[in-house]
Amino acid sequence: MTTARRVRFGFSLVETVISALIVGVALVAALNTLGGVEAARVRSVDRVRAGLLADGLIAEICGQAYEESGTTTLVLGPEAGEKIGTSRAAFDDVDDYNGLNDKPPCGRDGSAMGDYSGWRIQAAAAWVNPVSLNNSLTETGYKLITVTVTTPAGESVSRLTLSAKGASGLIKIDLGGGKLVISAL
Ligand SMILES: [Ca+2]
Ligand SMILES: [Ca+2]
Repeated sequence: MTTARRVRFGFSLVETVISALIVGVALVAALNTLGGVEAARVRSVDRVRAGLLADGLIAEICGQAYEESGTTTLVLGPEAGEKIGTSRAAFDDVDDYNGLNDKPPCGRDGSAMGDYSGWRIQAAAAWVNPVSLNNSLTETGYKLITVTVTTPAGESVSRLTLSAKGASGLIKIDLGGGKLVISAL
């Protein structure tokens, strides 16, 4: 039998190296894709968690009075003695939450919420024009409360509520999906 007709079995070293490189590149691409899918899933779950966290604080705020009893509010925020560390136990009107900035988020008693390391929750209150919702430096009879939760990835989710002086309840403003939806609570 001549050399030219000899049958060759197996792969050469060069073929083996090239095959390994191709498999390696394909594996890295697959892992990158899986990593991207997992990161997107985590972000999606965190957005939902952020919304629920913001809804929880909005619900707490909605249980408060429009203003401090027996006094005229000149500065939005907690009254003297109401702000005790991160505790909100003494808060009794909706603008007491103005300036709240907890990282991680805390319960009403001031204790840090578990499983929220790296998260931040903030609240702001402002007098607003009831039609334009533009801020006002003086009392208008309406306060817009904004609660914003920021995830560890830096994404922010906000919820707003409008408190009206003398109203029996608050109005919830939902900006979900880019649409403004106003409903009575
Ligand atoms: Ca107060
Ligand atoms: Ca206050």
